[in-house]
Amino acid sequence: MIKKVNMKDAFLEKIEAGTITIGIIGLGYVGLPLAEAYIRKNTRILGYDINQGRVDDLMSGKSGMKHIRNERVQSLLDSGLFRATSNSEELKDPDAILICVPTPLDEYLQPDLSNVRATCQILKEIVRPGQIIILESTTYPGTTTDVIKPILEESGLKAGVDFAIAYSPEREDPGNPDYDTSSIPKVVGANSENEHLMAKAIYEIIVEAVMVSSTRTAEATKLMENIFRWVNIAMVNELKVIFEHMDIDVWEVIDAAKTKPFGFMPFYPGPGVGGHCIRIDPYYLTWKAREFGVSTRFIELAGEINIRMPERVVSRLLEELSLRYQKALANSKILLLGIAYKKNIDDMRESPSLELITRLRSHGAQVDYYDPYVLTIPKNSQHPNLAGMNSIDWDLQLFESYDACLVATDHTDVDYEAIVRAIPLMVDTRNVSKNFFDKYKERVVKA
Ligand code: SAJ
Repeated sequence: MIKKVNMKDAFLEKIEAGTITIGIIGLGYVGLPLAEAYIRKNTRILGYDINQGRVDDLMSGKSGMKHIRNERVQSLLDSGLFRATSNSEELKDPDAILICVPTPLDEYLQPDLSNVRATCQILKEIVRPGQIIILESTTYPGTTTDVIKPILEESGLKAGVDFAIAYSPEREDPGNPDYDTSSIPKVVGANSENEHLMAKAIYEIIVEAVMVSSTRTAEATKLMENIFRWVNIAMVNELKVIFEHMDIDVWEVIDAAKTKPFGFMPFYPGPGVGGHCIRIDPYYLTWKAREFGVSTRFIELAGEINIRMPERVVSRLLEELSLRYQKALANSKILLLGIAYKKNIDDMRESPSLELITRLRSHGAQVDYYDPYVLTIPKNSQHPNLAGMNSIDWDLQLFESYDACLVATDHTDVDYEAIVRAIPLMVDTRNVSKNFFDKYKERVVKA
């Protein structure tokens, strides 16, 4: 009688033997660093992307992302352990499949799982006994069990018995010099003993795995991490407005508060919240919470505050231009400094800067921008009419032709003091003027 080896034992034996292979679906800012971390541990990776162009780029050593140099992709290829494909048939080979596809919001600020669902439709055709399939994309609690599991079981195989599923949120922070995929502990959730052991084993090849009791717990963990940022950013944005009325510099207050060695974490006001994580994730929870009839007023209030920041900043510019120079925004020339959603990166997804341009133009201002990291505004769904707009060059003489500038992103290597000498009004939403504010206080407004 041949003893039926259960899927967990067979899987763990392959891990032990170092013969495990992994498929990574979605080769973007999450999938590619993940592939790199596994290849550093001599694990064979099959990268899958629906976009053949993306596959061709990768197979010719091009990353397509500014924060990942092409040399890093070339070394993946040189290892002989990495291949990218757009042929989904090949996904039946890997023992583990990690799904790293975007989970955006739709136009009603509701979760858009279309990429996840489309991926599961592909996987249900190829899923085989013994595989583990793990979602990494940020999503609401219940996605793995209520969306992924049913689609994969249309294959006729049973999750937890024939194949395994688990959830482990990505924690990539593009461009972060201090942490990379292998040094950021990975939260991992599964719903049975075998699936826990398989998921833990696959991640421990590259990183410390933090096991939690279920996929829902792991899904909730990621949302808590990013909602924590969302509400704290809203808090400082509100405090900024309050302290402005009291003629108190909120930046000085935060710098003083952060000297408290415990129980405080600094967040800073800004012109709004951009990015494809913090700006999006809270709405995955508020949407799901409605199903349970529980209030999410605190999270939604934070959203109201954060979403209104661009409007507040433009009103402040309008007031100062009028009070100090008796100028209206209409027909004035405004230079927006910074399109990227945060400093020192070229990513402008969901950046509040696009709304700032649109609002300034609606007041009749002529708006240009300068951002050494974003030379052209790419196609985007929020402000499609701005696609193709180019950054002006660094030219102090040209800067003198502007009535005001608005600092929206605080890139480290931009000389803001040189700019304030050229442009008579600087509205500074990022405290870039902290070292020259007193010297030019008649020209600088913190907003
Ligand atoms: N922001 C503020 N004030 C702050 C912090 C951020 O206005 O105090 C704004 C930023 O300007 C930006 C937006 O919020 O427009 C988001 O900023 P972020 O620093 O949260 O950067 P993200 O969106 O790249 O968040 C990522 C997250 N990583 C993942 O979700 C995997 C987050 O968990 C990280 O903590 C964060 O990077 C980070 O620390 O840089």
